[in-house]
Amino acid sequence: MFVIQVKGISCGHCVNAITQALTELDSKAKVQIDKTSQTVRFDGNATQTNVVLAIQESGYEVVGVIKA
Ligand SMILES: [Cu+2]
Repeated sequence: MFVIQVKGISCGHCVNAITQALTELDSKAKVQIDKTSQTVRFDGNATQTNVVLAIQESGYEVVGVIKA
C-alpha cells in the first residue's frame, strides 16, 4: 500500500484520470484519492515506481511518498 502526495488534484476529472491510470496497473487495486489533502492511496499489486510513473503520466506532479 502506498500513499503518495500529489499536486494539482482539483476536480472530479483529476480523480477519475488518476484512478483510471492506477487501475490499469492492477484492475483489482483499491484507489482512494483525497482532493483536500492531495493524496493518492493505492492498495494493489504494483511497484511504487510504477504507481508514481502512472500518476506523472496522467499529468500530475508527485511531491513525495508519504507511506511506502
Ligand atoms: Cu481536475
